[in-house]
Amino acid sequence: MKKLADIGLIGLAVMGENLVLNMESHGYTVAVYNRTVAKVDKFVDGRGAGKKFIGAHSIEELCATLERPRKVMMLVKAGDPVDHFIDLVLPHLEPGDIIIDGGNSHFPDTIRRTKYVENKGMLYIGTGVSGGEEGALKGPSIMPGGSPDAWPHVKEIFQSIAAKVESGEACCDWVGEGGAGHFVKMVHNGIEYGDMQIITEAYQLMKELLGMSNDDMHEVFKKWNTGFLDSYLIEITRDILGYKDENGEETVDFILDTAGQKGTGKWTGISALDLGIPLTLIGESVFARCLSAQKDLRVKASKVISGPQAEFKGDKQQFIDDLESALLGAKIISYAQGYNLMMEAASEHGWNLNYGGIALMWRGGCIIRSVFLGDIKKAFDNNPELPNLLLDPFFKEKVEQAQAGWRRVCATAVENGIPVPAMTSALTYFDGFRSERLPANLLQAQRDYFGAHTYERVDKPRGEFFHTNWTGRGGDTASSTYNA
Ligand code: NBP
Repeated sequence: MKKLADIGLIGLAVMGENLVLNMESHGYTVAVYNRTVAKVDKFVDGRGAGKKFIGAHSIEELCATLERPRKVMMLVKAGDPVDHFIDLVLPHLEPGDIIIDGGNSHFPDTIRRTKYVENKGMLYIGTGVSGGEEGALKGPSIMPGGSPDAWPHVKEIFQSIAAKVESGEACCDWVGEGGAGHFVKMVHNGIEYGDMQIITEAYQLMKELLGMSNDDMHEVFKKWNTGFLDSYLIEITRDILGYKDENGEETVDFILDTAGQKGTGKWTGISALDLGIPLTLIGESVFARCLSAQKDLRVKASKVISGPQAEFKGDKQQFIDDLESALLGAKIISYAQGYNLMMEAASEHGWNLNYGGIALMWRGGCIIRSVFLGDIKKAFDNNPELPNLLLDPFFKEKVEQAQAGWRRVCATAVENGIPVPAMTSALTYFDGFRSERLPANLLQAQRDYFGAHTYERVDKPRGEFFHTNWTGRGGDTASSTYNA
């Protein structure tokens, strides 16, 4: 065994254990430490037995076993524990050493921590790691940001343990300064919420409107997984619908219909509101989880409020094909909106994001991995300045092809009283996005009427503001103009 370790890890839980096993299997020596120190020996003598691990029983010991520049990675519960460990580690580091947070930290915390650690002379990386337990062990998607000078020192380790696409490229590259890595991971999680929501909407329509069995739906997802929708989430949905327990019961039918969430979808929605970006599909996906969690209230309402009786009269196979189009159309909108958010954040925070590179990072290893992301990479390779995915010729054509079926699905769902918030909000966004003129002229008139907020005119240059005394009773004083 080498005398010094290539990297140190704090946090031997699900992610930490599997990630260090992955590093070790790629030839690295890893020093490990955990708050509950007993877990160190348990790991080194258990899953880590006979491997290149150095068990450390204190932070001081951990730092003393590391090659320089020291690299200390934390995979601990997001929030205060990260700040706590930064302060414990810093006194044992030297200028140029690197602290890495691989947890699901909120990007403003990472911006703050990068500045804090840099001010002490050390370097900081905040990185998203996606793929759960299996990904951590076999190859996750890794999205690092923070101090650019730190990247050359961790690049080889990170890229060797990351998932690889067919061409051999690693699903890991430098994202950008400060909180860029955690921001991109946050948007990844938001997109994950959206992909999951549209799949559940297709499931509900097949189940309640078409009256399909889980086995029938399993077959549909199996087929979809061979086409443009080929992705990890379609694949696991196929498997969940085909799963039967030891008594032959279909487990999915016994699961309570209240969705949990840990907050990254909500953060994505809040960030979109803060930046003024119409991230409608992800927003609806977060709210759909909130509504599902109001189970008791929904049960009460279901007893007293009536709606249409769902009844399907059309061609069933045609409707299943339309559902595939609806999933495709909505998914394209979701990614277009997610990229729109990243572009705005990049401009706000001064990040130089590589949008094709981000698609490549998400192409393998992570929960939203899909064939589709390869096409997004191509779109940004063809035009790195692409302002919106819907303006890429390939995606424009795909979404135009999908829209007829997608519209039929939304109309049928609405007529039959089956909720499809993500599919319909995406379609509405699409119609708004392709509209040269929206009814905001009337809205501006209303604002000017009650609050003298002023408006611009179609027959005058942009930037000139007008106020009308609509009632003849108001004065001529206009309110100051601002954009929220
Ligand atoms: P957890 O999020 O459950 O964190 C466990 C680790 O945090 C243990 O080392 C634990 O020490 C330490 N810890 C806790 Br809990 N509270 C602490 C405190 N107050 N002070 C110091 N240390 C504390 O582990 P995980 O599921 O492996 O996730 C690690 C990070 O990776 C999290 O940020 C998570 O959001 C993120 N992540 C998780 C997944 C996943 O699939 N699980 C996927 C992607 C990202 P102890 O052993 O002494 O209790």
